[in-house]
Amino acid sequence: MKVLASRRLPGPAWDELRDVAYLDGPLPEGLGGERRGVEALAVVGERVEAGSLDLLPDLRLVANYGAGYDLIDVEECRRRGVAVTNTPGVLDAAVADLTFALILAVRRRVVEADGFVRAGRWAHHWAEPYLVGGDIGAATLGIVGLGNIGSAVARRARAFDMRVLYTRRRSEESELGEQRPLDDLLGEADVVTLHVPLTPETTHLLDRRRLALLPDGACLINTARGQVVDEDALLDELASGRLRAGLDVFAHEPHVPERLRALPNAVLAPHIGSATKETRSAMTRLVVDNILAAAAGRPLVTPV
Ligand code: 8YV
Repeated sequence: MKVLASRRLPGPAWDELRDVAYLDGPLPEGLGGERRGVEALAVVGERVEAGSLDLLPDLRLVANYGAGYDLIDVEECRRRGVAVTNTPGVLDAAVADLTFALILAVRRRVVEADGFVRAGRWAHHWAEPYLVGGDIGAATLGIVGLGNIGSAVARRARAFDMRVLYTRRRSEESELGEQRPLDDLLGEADVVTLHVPLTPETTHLLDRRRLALLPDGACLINTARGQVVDEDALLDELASGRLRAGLDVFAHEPHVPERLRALPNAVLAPHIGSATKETRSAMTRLVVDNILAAAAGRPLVTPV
């Protein structure tokens, strides 16, 4: 099966593919015109829409390197008989770990502390309540979206003695915490963490009104998608000093507003939720397994 890929994917599984070519820039320009014979497209952070699909008349599979597939027009693919796969499951632990790293970093002010030491300001730290944060176990965690990643976060939170509240699409109760309507959860949580996919329904799910429901001093963690939050409204809340945040994702990546970069009460990361060696290799394994399944006419491993 002739494969076209955004780039070489990390890990040994990639070498199992025989016939791979690489895009020459972002889609659709990166195709350089019509590409007959290409049956599988392996994409990393690429927008896949009708314009690109028009240039790939023999395409049968779009294999997304990532769990979230908000950049792929799945409906348009379906209409053309092109299957779409993603890489769920294998990155749950890595994303949950980074979520926790951000919770700890924000609540215990780890990044500010690092800057404090580097600036040579340590000598008088008992003189003022420098760098005093909040206990992790004293905090209530609100998990918006108790799916696979949200559940992995909940298990970590329980090990840290946090009280866990959650929202989820399915109505059945989970023993990982207490279910709440979203607005109630936001009003009660000291730390809110987002684990919903980006869809039309979740775009700006945390708008200005909902951000205002968070208690003073609360902290918002986002390792999901930037556009789940109204970034301008969040910026206003952060600039006023009312909220704190740990953000791995942004509304218009890789752009991070200058105003946000200047704020000490936000810890920022460049979308590294799945960025561990083991997880990235496992994601490649899934991409390759889906391509090999499509080539052999077997059922896809993780179809969207
Ligand atoms: C990135 C992610 O997609 O899985 C997801 O949804 O956001 C990440 O894993 C991946 O790093 C490629 O950009």
